[in-house]
Amino acid sequence: MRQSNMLIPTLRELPKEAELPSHQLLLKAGYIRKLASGVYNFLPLGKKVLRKVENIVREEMDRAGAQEIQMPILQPAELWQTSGRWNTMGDELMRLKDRHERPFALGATHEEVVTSLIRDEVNSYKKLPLTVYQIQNKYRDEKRPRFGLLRGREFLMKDAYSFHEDFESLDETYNRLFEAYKRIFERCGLNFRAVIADSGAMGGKDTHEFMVLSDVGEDTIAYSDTSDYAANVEMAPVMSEYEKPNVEPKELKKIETPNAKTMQEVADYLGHSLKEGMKAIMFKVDDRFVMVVTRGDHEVNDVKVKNLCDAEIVELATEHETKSVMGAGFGSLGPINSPEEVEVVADHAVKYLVNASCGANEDGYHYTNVNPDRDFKVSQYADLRSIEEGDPSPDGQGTIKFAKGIEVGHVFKLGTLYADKLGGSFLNQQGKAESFVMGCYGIGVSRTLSAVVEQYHDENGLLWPDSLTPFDVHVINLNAKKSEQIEVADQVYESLKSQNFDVLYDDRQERAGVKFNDSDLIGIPYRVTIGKRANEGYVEFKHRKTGDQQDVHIDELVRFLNQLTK
Ligand code: 9G3
Repeated sequence: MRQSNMLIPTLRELPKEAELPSHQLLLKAGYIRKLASGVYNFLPLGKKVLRKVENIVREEMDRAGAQEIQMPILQPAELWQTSGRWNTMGDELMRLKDRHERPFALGATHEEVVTSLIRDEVNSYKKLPLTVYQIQNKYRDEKRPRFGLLRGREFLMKDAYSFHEDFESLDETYNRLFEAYKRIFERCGLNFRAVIADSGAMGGKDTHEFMVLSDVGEDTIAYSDTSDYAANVEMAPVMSEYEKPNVEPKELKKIETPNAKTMQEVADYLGHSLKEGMKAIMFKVDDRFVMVVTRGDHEVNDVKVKNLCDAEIVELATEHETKSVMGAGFGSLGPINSPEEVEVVADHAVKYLVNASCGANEDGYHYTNVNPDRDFKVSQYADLRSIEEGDPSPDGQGTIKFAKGIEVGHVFKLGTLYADKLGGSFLNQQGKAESFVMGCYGIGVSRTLSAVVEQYHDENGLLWPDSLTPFDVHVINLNAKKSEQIEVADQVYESLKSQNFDVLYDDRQERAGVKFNDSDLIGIPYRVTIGKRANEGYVEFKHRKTGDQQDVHIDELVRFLNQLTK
């Protein structure tokens, strides 16, 4: 393609509203342009790369036996009312009315649509298992769209749904698609981890997220430094062994701790470390109050609290609620003489404390020399704290390290949840009607493109892996005024095209500096420059990533490039 004809509006400056490299560079290099908050145009270069990501996803999904379909983005509200999500999904679900005032949702996801589709078309076990997928825009009215394509309100998603007679069949498909996801992200050149995740509102049991390691990621991954164990930090079980210090329990004392509010202030006032104190956090669990006690230096893990209480809703009690139930505020809570109606649970580490401190359930007062079992009882001890760096890896191999990750994929074992709600059933081998067992599998296609940029860029601009580059090679004619040089450059361009290279040919009337800056910014991995030695039949080849340059004779160029890219 001749660059003089191509819409590539590169910018001289970094756009100020963009903070992350991927957001900045995709704008600066003329790949995307914002239409509204979280809503983007893909310009020609951006669309070419987006299509390459899509095609990798499509190839691997087809190879895994999934069948591509296309479902409507316009979804009748009735479906969401039947599944109950019309009311539970708040403002994030974008809604509109048609000319007859009928309510619709803009597709945020397609569990309801796909279940209603397959319900009406498949009614025998003979047609199962079946996996369908689509690659289509999704709409979610994020409260704070930001970071360009990483968190948009309209974004391209591949969403797949599988239908099964039973969980054994679901496991087979889940594992096969899990492997397909690994191939997809490997082919995109990404450094990623598949992490054990929490199914959140989707219910079901197993679920994994595919996380691209990046400092700008919003999720924290706990991973083993020696095995491939990795989990969302909120999911990783804590396997730490504790031992009781062999000191004599002392007499319980209640002391005044004026103005000591935070754990640290109390610890400082009492002259001991955080880990010799206890933290008591009040949760509202469905419609009752639960006090969770952890060691002072540990973080309570609300996903673990939720799973322990097997609750629908778990949220922190407000200060007001706490005061009314406990008679004291956040900084003075403890398990000693807590009100009957408040269940007290504690993390395993608390059991091994001796002569610790805790709030006295009276503002401005704490207990010291507190000893579990002697001074307070808990309804149960459980793993209720978040794992920390240095903790033993739950798989028994190595120790845990933390990393930030960008979620680019998420796979779920849904079970019969949606089939039950929407009447999705089939006749089993005994002729009895049963609900479909389902799985669902998502990839953020436009988010993956941004995640690649986060891992592939340098101070000069984008730096695409060969699998995703918008063009195979960038041919630059340095002097578009000298006719013999134009002749050589045109000949190079035509000969590479004739060998099926996808070539971006910079034939513009621009200074060399502008051409080189734009080329570095656009990020095509290989560059052929036609310059001074053109009349000797030599062109300069440059490897964008390494900066290596060498002169190559025109007659050698095709063979040289074939070695590199094919
Ligand atoms: C909504 C809105 C936002 C949502 C959802 C529904 C996330 C929603 C979870 C999923 C589960 C899987 C199929 C592909 C893989 C992920 N945000 N989720 O269901 F109405 Cl506004 O999307 N769906």
